Amino acid sequence: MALEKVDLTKVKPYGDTLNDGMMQFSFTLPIPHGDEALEAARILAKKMGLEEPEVVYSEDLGIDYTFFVVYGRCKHTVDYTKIEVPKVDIESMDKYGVEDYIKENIKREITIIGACTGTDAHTVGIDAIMNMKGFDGHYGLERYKMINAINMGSQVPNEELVAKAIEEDADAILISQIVTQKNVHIPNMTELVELLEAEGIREKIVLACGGPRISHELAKELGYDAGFTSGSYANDVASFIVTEMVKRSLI
Ligand code: B12
Repeated sequence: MALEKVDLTKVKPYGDTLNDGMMQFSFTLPIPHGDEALEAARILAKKMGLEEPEVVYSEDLGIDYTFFVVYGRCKHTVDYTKIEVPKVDIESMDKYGVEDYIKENIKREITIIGACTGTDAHTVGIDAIMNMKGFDGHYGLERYKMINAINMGSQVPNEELVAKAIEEDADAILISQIVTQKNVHIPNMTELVELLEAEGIREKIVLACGGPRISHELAKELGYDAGFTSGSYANDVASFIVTEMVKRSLI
C-alpha cells in the first residue's frame, strides 16, 4: 500500500490518520487531584491551541500537585522545508579512521581532557564520550590509540580544569553540561572561555562542549569551537578534534 504523500510545508502531528493533528503530552500542575484539577488541565490545553483535549491519565503526586497526560488535536503546522539547524560541519570517521588520521596527519599522540564542570554532578554524558567501554556500541576516547584521554569526572571547577590542561599541555578540552535549569550553564561555560583567554591558551586548544540541551549554535555563540547534543558519540567529537587541529595547524 502506497503511503499518502506528506506536504512538508505543512507538517502536523500524526495520531491515527495523516494530518489528524493528534498529539499526547504530559505536565504537572500545583493543584490537588480531583475533578477541578482535570478541568484546569483541559482549559490549559485549549489555551495552548489543542482542540477537544482529553485528560487520558492523571495521578495524585501526594503534595497537592497533580500529574496529567493529555491527548488532543493540534491545529498548528510547521514548514519543514524552511528549517535550518546549524550543525558541526564534519564527516564522522569511526575509531579506526580517527586513529589512522592522527598517525598520518598529526604524527604524535594527542591529549584530550574532559570534565563535567561547575556544580553539575552528571557524569554519564562525559563518561559516554571518554570511558573505555564507551556508549551504545561506540568505544570511548580512552580506548583510542594515539589519544591520551583524561576524564576528570564531574563538579570540576573551571580553574582546576584549566590548570590540568596547562599541566598536560592538552590539545583539546571537552566539557559536559547537563543541568541547564535557570540557564546555570551559561555563566559557567563563559567563565571557562575567559580563563583560557586570560592564560593565553584559547587559540592553541580545540574547545568543545556537549549535553542534551547544548546546540552547536549556542556553543559557537559562547566562544566554543563546537557543540554536540544527544545522540553524539566519541568518534564524532574525535573526528572534529583531529580535523580541526590539522585545519588550524595545531600539530
Ligand atoms: C541520572 C540522572 C541523575 C543522576 C546523575 C548520576 C551521574 N553519576 O551522572 C543524579 C541522581 C545524581 C542526578 C541529580 C540531579 N539531576 Co539529574 N538526571 C539524570 C537523568 C535521569 C539521566 C541523565 C543521563 O545519565 N543520561 C544519559 C547520558 C548518556 O546522556 P547525556 O547526558 O545526554 O549524554 C549524551 C549527549 O548529551 C552527549 N554529551 C553529553 N555531554 C557531552 C560532552 C561532550 C564533550 C560531548 C561531545 C557530548 C556530550 O553525549 C552523550 C552520549 O550521546 C536525567 C533525565 C534524562 N532522562 O536525561 C536527569 C536530569 C538531567 N537531572 C535533572 C536535575 C534537575 C537534577 C538535579 C538538579 C535534581 C535535584 N533537584 O537535585 C540533580 C543535579 C545535581 C547536580 N549538582 O548536578 C534534570 C535537568 C533539567 C535541566 N533542564 O537542567 C533532568 C533532565 C531530569 C528532569 N527531567 O528534570 N541526576
